[in-house]
Amino acid sequence: MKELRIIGVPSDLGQGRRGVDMGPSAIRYAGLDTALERLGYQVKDLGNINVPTPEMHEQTQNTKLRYLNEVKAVSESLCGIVSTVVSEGHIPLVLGGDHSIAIGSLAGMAQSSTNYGVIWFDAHGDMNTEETTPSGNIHGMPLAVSLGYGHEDLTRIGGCTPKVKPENVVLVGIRSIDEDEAKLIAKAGIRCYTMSEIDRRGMAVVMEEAIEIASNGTDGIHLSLDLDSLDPTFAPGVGTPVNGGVTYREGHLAMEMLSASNAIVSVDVVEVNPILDEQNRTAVMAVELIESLFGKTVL
Ligand code: NNH
Ligand code: MN
Ligand code: MN
Ligand code: MN
Repeated sequence: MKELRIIGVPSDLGQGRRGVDMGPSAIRYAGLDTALERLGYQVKDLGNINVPTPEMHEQTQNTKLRYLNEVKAVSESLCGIVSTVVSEGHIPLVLGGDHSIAIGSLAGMAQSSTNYGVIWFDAHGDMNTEETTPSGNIHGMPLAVSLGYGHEDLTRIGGCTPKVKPENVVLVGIRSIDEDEAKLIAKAGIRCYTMSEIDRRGMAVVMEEAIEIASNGTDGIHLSLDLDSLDPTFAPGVGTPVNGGVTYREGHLAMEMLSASNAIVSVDVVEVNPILDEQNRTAVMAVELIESLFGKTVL
């Protein structure tokens, strides 16, 4: 059986609200490793990678992108660790931190020999670039970067670009897209399942299609799970909550279907912010979703 490797990335550099750097601790505190061991996995926690705090560094000049140099450095270290874990035959489970960390995960996956697709579970598209970003926050850009759009310091991490083929990329749970971001989603040609499509067609049909798209011609699927994909009722501890999200059961159904597909090769779990949370509920939700993703069933 494949083994899991937990990698913490305590970064809040990709967005404006403090506290998401404590996400890895909150998720560990919610019982991640014992939950996975109960499911029969061998789990090794590799600890946290070194991330500068915002106070340590000057804002990068000559760019709208906040903490560009620091995000680049963090992405490069994560890239190295993820590619090592995958080449050793294990599954990286990367705990954010904000979603900018996915730049490093996907770069690491692209360096390994695995040909993979991506399911991006999020309220947002994360398809902004320096030109389209309303905030300058890099956590709104990691999918664009991985598809080869955006600042070269980021798209070049790990060597090759793009990190994944657009025909194997799917967005699920989407309900907040910036105007010019929508244009890039259309131009890139990635499939985007909005909440209204999930309402109309149901999560089961959507996930069947999403798994087919992400696994078609690939060796597996990378799941990038932004906890703000869920409705804030179930995951209040996130920096940019958006109403009308994925329900508790829709979230679990999606994870259960991914588990049944046997296609998961790597995972990010991001945007858990314990300062904004209510008694660690969002981290507990994250652990429960990970359990379903790794095979927890009722019977
Ligand atoms: N689209 C906005 C931006 O780029 C918000 C992104 N926020 C996220 N993404 N949490 O998942 O700034
Ligand atoms: Mn243990
Ligand atoms: Mn995101
Ligand atoms: Mn989001």
